[in-house]
Amino acid sequence: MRNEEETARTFLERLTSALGSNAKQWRIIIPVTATDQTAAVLRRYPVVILDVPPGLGVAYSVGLKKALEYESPVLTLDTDLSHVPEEMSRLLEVDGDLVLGARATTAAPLRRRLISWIVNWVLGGAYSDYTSAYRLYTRPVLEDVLPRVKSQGFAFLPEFVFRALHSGFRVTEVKVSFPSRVAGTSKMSLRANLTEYLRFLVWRYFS
Ligand SMILES: Nc1nc2c(ncn2[C@@H]2O[C@H](COP(=O)(O)OP(=O)(O)OP(=O)(O)O)[C@@H](O)[C@H]2O)c(=O)[nH]1
Ligand SMILES: [Mg+2]
Repeated sequence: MRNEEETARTFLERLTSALGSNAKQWRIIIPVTATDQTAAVLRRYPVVILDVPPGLGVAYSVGLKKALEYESPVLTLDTDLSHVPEEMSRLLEVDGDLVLGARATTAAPLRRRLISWIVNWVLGGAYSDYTSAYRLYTRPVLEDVLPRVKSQGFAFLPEFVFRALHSGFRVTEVKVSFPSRVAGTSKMSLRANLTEYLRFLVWRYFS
């Protein structure tokens, strides 16, 4: 969660209630990179807050490693309400070592649609959304793949899927909706992430 003070409260309320009807026990782990009031809002809730430096991949590496201290599976989702917490049962109900929530097409910014399109096209195969973060990770895939993922930015997401498939894990995909963020600003900068996407694509073809 990076500077999401406008949505943090609603997100947590909706997540907690969706978890209540879907899982017996759960723990909410939030890697936070913030210069706004996000952490202050989160401290009012029973959540594990991890202070992390900038980078979506950094946040996922630290957060998923922490999650391995508890029971698996591990459900991940964006915190700007673009991933609908009430749809988590769609991911929880299917089999697979890694379950991807494939997003419905929306009026997302062109740069993001372009990146997703290129990454999905390059990776090809049976899946339609390698860059979605709405996922269910099981312990075996986390233990095997997580220590090997190098991307520190948004390329963490497709790199993880690619490595999981390469190692023979069973990846499944279910459809989820994808409403646009209601408040706050995008943390997805093409400039900050381009090098990693390119490095990942070069690595995918030549290693
Ligand atoms: N801790 C942490 N979280 C991050 C970082 N970058 C992004 N996030 C979170 O990751 C999720 C996805 O980032 P977004 O900014 O929504 O990216 P996006 O969905 O491509 O962009 P929008 O269309 O504007 O929503 C959000 O919940 C962010 O708060 C980061 O550097 N650190
Ligand atoms: Mg978003």
